[in-house]
Amino acid sequence: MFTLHDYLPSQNGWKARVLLGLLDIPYDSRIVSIFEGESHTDAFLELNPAGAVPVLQLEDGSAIAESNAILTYLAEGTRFLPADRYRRAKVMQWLFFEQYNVEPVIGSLRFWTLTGRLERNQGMVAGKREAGARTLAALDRCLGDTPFLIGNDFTIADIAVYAYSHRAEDCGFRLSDYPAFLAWAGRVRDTIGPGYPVHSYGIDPHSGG
Ligand SMILES: N[C@@H](CCC(=O)N[C@@H](CS)C(=O)NCC(=O)O)C(=O)O
Repeated sequence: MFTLHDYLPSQNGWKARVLLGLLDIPYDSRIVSIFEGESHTDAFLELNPAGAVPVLQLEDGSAIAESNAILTYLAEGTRFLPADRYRRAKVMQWLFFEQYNVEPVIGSLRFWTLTGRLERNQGMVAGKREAGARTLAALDRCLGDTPFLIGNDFTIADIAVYAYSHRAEDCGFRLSDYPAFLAWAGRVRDTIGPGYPVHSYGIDPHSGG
């Protein structure tokens, strides 16, 4: 059985949880207390030298880090990752976009906001806000004429991009300014279903949230 090394408030972990669930893949969940340093022990750094969750550990003990690499591994051969070369490259386009324009921008701002870290990161906040607005505008532009990021089919690109972007109001963005984005987020939410809650940082007394 797979093991998912996870931290419940992490939306990167959420991506993996969603796809494992949609694919009906049973797995063990191992919760890593990241604010107590559990992702920086020697044992954990063997799994992921970057010291971060999520990590998917396979039956033979080998490990895959980076949420979007985990999605790609799990989705291989399923309806969530097209085999066609062009469409597959388009999925990759959005996975890379997410790692540059969504997670370290909206994800970071949201993390700082919800865990009381805005003040100490003050020097970066204005830049992230501008970048986040550009990200949402880019998504809104793209999603005006397509139901999902890659046409009619829901793929891992939608899971990855949705994870942090749909929570952008947690850090002060107004999603009603982005109607096509909002309509897409509704379609993604309905496709994923109700079984994958977003966990508050408040469940972890060590998070500061
Ligand atoms: N790009 C990575 C980011 C992983 C990441 O930053 N994980 C956070 C939780 S959301 C973490 O484990 N942080 C602990 C640390 O960096 O010490 C991914 O997409 O998986």
